[in-house]
Amino acid sequence: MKYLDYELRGDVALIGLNRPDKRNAISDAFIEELDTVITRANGEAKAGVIYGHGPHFCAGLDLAEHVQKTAFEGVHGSRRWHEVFGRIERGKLPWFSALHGAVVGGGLELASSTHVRVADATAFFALPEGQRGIYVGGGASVRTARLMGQARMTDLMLTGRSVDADTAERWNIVQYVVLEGEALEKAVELAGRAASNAEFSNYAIIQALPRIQDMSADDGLFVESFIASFAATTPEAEARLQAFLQKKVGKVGRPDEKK
Ligand code: 1HE
Repeated sequence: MKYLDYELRGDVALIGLNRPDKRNAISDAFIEELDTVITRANGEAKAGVIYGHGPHFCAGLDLAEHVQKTAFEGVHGSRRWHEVFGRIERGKLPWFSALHGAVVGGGLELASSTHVRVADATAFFALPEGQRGIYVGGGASVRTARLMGQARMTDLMLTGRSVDADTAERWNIVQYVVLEGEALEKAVELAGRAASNAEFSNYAIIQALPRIQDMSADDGLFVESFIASFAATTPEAEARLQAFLQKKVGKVGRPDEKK
């Protein structure tokens, strides 16, 4: 692979965006490689982490490539991003992103398709599409808007401003902020924890929870009952519940307890 690297660490797949000279800008070939490594991760991992090599997580769309496209090619290109990012968001595995430096445009869209985002103190977030004369095409209208809310996204896009990691946490763009250089380690640790959950529970969390948000409250509660019952009657749930009752596994820790 030219733009990405891949490693399986225990049960956790690590995808590194590895085009640092172009700030990990996302070209068509880059998207195809991402699709390939997601397939590989689906076959052998229980959780995954996406991170960036070099000084930034990702500078978004490869602008040099974009200027050469017709309008129709642009639509297909955007739909392909949706397809591949959709395999992250609504795929088989829980995905964590480790963010540092620029997380902008399509880079923020990629991060928004992961389930848990960890930023280090150097991370900054922006949607500079308005300044470039384009519009988001990698899912931000849906995913990023749901994270931060329409008003904040409109502000980011109209003004072109960047927000820092602490603001991103307040705005619900990221769930963790850690010290400079520690995002990858933290994301791998969190992914390792998710990998130790029952596979069906993880699948329900990433597949059912977002779908239920799109339903009426009444429908959502109805669907929840079926998923809860299905999960609870799997042999794995049975074994895990017994292990707890027989005091073979740990209790829920207090927030300040280190694992
Ligand atoms: C790029 C790109 C890119 C850098 N496409 N080549 N994204 C943007 O509008 C962000 C544009 N990039 C930047 O604002 C800055 O590059 C960064 C803040 C991300 C990083 O700054 P810095 O000083 O570390 O790097 P640099 O010197 O600006 O860039 C290094 C090289 O990467 C340089 O190429 P070089 O040949 O002159 O060395 C840059 O041209 C190149 N580079 N970013 C192509 N994005 C599906 S729709 C999604 C829509 C979007 O994502 S719009 C947002 C696009």
